[in-house]
Amino acid sequence: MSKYLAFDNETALDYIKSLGLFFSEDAQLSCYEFGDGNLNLVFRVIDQANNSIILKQALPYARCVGESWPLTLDRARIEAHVLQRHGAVCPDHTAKVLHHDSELAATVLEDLGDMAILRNELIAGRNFDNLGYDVANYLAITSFYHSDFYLDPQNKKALAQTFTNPELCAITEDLFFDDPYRECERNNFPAALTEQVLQLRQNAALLCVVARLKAKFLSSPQTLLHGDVHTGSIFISSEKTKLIDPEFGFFGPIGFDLGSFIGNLLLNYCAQNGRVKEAPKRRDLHSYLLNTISTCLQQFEQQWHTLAQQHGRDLALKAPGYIELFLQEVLQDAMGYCGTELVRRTIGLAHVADIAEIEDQSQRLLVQKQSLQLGEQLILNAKSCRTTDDFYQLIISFVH
Ligand code: SR1
Ligand code: MG
Repeated sequence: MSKYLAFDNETALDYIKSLGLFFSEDAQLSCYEFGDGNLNLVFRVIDQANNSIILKQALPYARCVGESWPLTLDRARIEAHVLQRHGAVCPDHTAKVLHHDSELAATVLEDLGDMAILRNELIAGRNFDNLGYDVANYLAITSFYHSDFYLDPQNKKALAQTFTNPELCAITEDLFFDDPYRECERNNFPAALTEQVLQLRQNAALLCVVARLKAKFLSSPQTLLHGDVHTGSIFISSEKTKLIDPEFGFFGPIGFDLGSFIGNLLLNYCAQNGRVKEAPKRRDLHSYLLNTISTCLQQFEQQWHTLAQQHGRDLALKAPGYIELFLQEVLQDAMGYCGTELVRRTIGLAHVADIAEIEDQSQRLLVQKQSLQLGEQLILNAKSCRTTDDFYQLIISFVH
């Protein structure tokens, strides 16, 4: 019989005490739930000296929808194990797992409460110089060390099996590549956007690229992805950047995570047009976001290239010119996935607070029109780019 039971504040506290791992026996502990994500419970347990840990537990359904959307508890195992594997190669940018119990779908994590969620910071117009560089390093290091360039093929296949994540992948497959491009009751957009949405759905060239991106997502086990690199999955401070929440992790195309991240920066870019009235302030925020994207693209490519040259173990894959060719395709994929992130966050089920919380309805509509159009253009033009500068120029040409 399964021992799973969803925690409340009291039982979460009892569980942490019963582990006897984190606090002294006579510690005066308190506990509260503060999760605001789409799927899980998140508790903070804290002692009288302000030492704290986080207890995260998966519910057997998607929290944002309720029990009518059942969801596997196995996502907690996937999340803890992705964090452990990514943490082993990139500890600086991965939240630390302190304990995991697969039956309870519960994970104890370091408390990153001294840092802030990147999405909220960007919405508030705050900047972090380290962001593009740090995320690029996290993505390059974790993806390289789980790729065919580094792992022995048999180990990699065995590992890919343990990270098979069909239910969570199905959510991404539906929300990224299907729902927005057809009539579906999960979609969510204002009536005033209908004409633009219908045009998008009639664009045969665009649908063909989306099909290619979906096919690649379905069957290209290039690396162990985080699977959900939006700005709500990143804790940031002026000194540190840490990734959390890889429950959508699986072996998939390397460009997916990079594209999701850049997509979320661009969603914030569009949102600032509806949020910030003062032109100079808006210009500063825009140029910060574009610089961050440029740094991220360049550092990702450079870091990956260096790792592949210096630590790549598959000799055939080190044939002259192949690393460059491989990275070019990864970046083309990334730009395509970036476009699908913009589209699905504008007209699909799961929106971003950057845009959804713009109070003025007409401003919000203008922003939604821009993010949808930008997404469409990035999908259509990604394959025409060769260098990181081409990708950057492509973005600039549609945001200016
Ligand atoms: C029902 S889950 C909706 C979205 O939230 C997650 O963070 C993923 O981005 C997913 O697509
Ligand atoms: Mg999440």
